[in-house]
Amino acid sequence: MRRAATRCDAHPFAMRFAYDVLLQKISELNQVMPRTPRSLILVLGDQLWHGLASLRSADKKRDVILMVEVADETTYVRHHKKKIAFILSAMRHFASELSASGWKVDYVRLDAADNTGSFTGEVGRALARLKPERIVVTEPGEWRVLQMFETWAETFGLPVTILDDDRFIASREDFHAWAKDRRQLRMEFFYRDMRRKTHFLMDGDAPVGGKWNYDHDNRKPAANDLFIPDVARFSADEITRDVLDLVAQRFGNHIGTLEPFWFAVTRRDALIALDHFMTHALAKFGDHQDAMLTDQPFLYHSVLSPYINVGLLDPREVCRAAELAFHEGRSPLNAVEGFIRQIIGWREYVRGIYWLKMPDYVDENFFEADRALPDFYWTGQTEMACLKAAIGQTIEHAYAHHIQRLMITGNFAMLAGVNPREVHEWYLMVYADAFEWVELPNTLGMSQFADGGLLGSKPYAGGGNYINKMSDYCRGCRFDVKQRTGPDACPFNALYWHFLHRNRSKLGNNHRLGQVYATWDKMSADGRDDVIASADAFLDTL
Ligand code: FAD
Ligand code: DLZ
Ligand code: SF4
Repeated sequence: MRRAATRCDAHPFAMRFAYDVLLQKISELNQVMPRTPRSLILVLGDQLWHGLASLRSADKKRDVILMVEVADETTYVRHHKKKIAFILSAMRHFASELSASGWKVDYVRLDAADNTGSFTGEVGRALARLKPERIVVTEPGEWRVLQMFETWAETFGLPVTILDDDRFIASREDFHAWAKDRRQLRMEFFYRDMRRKTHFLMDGDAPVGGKWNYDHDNRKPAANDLFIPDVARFSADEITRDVLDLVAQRFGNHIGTLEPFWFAVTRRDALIALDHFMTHALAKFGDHQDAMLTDQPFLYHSVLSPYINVGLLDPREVCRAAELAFHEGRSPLNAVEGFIRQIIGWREYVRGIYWLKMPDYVDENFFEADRALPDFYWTGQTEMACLKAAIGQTIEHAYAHHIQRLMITGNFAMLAGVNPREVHEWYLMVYADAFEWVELPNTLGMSQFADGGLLGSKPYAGGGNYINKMSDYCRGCRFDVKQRTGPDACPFNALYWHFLHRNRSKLGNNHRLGQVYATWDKMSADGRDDVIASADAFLDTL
């Protein structure tokens, strides 16, 4: 049962704004530094952080901030309507905060008459308008955009300074140094280094509680009860309403529903969302991290990834808030360690992998999978209750939690042999938090095993049993999770064996799958034939 939506538009958090004031002071100090060339500072839609490296380097009196809404970014993949609205509204709010604090901001709207539709075109027009002496940017989150930036010095005949994005704890160089000469890039070891570096949950040189990782405590299913908190929801102000109209009019044929729109689009509201999570959900985050319920899209997850990824929240402050909840006895260690691990461990690690492996990474296809993405990924119209729920909530909220992405939509695509590039583009489109640096390694590496095992020692493949254990989906499904073959059998069951059988030449030597292949080999030849025929019949329907 769902509780009424929580409205959280009130009470500012004065303490936390003190941090913003500090950043403001740093940028004011820059005004008394020796004269640097007058700069054009391009701030991207996922760089909405007042302490951004390029803003810290800038001089409020002389430099101009450029922010541009451009068609290329909204359509290079056809992003979910809510994702576009979230980013454009957050950009507009950020620009007005910058102006209010004294910056000169040149803001180009998507519907501006001469908008060229690209970063390069808009920087070119701004250079003609503003005549700066150099261009300054913070490194972008995507290879494609970095390549673009690197052409600008030549195209425009001006110096271009690309600064490290120090919102991340590990720089690209740090990760390269860590990865160099290692045979295996295990997240767990990287994570321990990040714990030592940040001192989160450390007791001197040792982890608080004596263990680095409490994941084995974090695999409980959840019961659908009254006490599951709703996500923090915010009402749309005038700026957001304008953006919603624009998106409805211009991107009506993109996936997703626009209303209800409840994302935070300002730092102030993102801080409220952070506090809401810390107060209502973190304590149970660990226990039910892998659970799935049909009517509870958010469960005890934070839904903070869109805010962290665009810069409304800083990953360190999010971890500090969680650590405080532990020290004040409000949340247990398994929850807090698990949460912090996702941020300073997984989030930093996948970014490192992205920059280490691009540009070839996006083309990897270990299983040579070539099936088209099934149509129901766009509509949610399928009789498989698990996929219907995960895709349905994705269409509605531009959100699904990790296990839904990994073990429902991702697992199904891998078992069915969908081309990983199509899977990657779908994830990049549909989630409000999706930017290539984080989406690609998670999708192509972790969920599709398309890199042959860089991120995981075996594919995250599962049959109906796993889904049944961790969710309530199967209870409402027209398929029978206990049956392996036949028209009423849960399709995941036969697909699981079909996947292992058809990829045996690639997975047969994987020691973690030895037991699984032994089970397959123990089945009678007729039994195996039935499974393969059943999976083939199902695949023909896709
Ligand atoms: P919570 O469960 O509350 O976790 C807390 C925070 O930890 C998140 O906000 C996020 O910042 C971080 N985090 C957790 N897991 C990961 C992870 N594997 N990688 C990076 N950060 C993590 N995350 C994205 O931010 N953008 C993506 O485009 C994205 N694509 C994904 C695609 C697939 C196929 C899979 C399996 C995972 C993907 N993830 C992605 C990781 C993860 O699913 C989301 O970060 C998480 O679901 C966001 O919801 P939340 O804020 O409620 O997270
Ligand atoms: C995702 C996105 C969208 C939809 N629109 C814009 C935009 O109009 N202007 C902008 O600066 N950024 C946008 N973004 C985010 C960029 O795509 C993102 O900065 C790059 O992919 C690098 O991570
Ligand atoms: Fe999904 Fe199979 Fe369960 Fe249906 S029975 S919800 S298809 S796992």
